[in-house]
Amino acid sequence: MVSEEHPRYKSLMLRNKLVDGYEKGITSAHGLIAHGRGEAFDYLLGEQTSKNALGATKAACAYLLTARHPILSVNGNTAALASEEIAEFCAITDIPVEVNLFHRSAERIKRITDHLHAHGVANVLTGFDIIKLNHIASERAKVDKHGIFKADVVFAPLEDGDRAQALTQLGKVVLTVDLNPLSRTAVTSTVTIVDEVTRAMKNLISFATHFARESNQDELDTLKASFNNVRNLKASNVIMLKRLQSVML
Ligand code: PTJ
Repeated sequence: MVSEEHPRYKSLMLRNKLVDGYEKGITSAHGLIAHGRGEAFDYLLGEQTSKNALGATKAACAYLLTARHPILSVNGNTAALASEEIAEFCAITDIPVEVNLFHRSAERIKRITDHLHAHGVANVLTGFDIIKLNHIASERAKVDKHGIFKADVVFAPLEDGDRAQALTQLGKVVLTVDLNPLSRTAVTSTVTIVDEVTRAMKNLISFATHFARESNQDELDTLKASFNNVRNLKASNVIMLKRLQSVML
């Protein structure tokens, strides 16, 4: 048990969720290492959502709400950390989920699907109708015909660079959440939310709730058109640089 007063309470809770996910066969061992890399970047970002990340989240929401065939691609880390938020977001937007894994196995797909269902995610595609995409060297190339393959907008938090690049080359809009603004995923995606995935999902829920009440196509189109991912990533780098300068002895 960790007291809520502990200065690293939130971070320790996220670690617990991932370790739980690992023990349940949802998160891969590699996922634990990937989380550590994310934590290091989050530390440099001050472990809070920047104004810049909020702007990227709003733009991502605009893309998702105006898509013809949006899909949310979920892996073992995202499932362990953010299933509640995914369920809430999908209930508001009616966006389906596809389980798509780097370290793919039928058993993990089933465990993640069951975990998502148990948390209230209704529409989960688990890849019964598989197509293999070109130019992706990992198992992530295997996508569902009715999900990622058909989608015009793919929201893939904690993506790997290979697939983000391939999906963009296929003409899809790729939205991601990645604490590392230097990663190939961050650089090749259409919108990169440089934020921790549970914080980003909570903000996405707030934007989706707001837009569901006051849906305005012009506003959503303007948000998309005015977003610039290079500017967004540069701003994230500046946040880290300034923080480093401020804490340097
Ligand atoms: O479940 P699987 O088999 O699909 O595997 C998932 C992982 C995450 C292991 C796999 O996709 C992978 O190896 O990813 P990478 O290439 O390590 O990239 C993960 C990126 O997510 C890194 O840039 C991390 O900084 C970032 N990251 C890690 N934890 C978080 C995060 N970004 C946002 N929120 C986090 N909690």
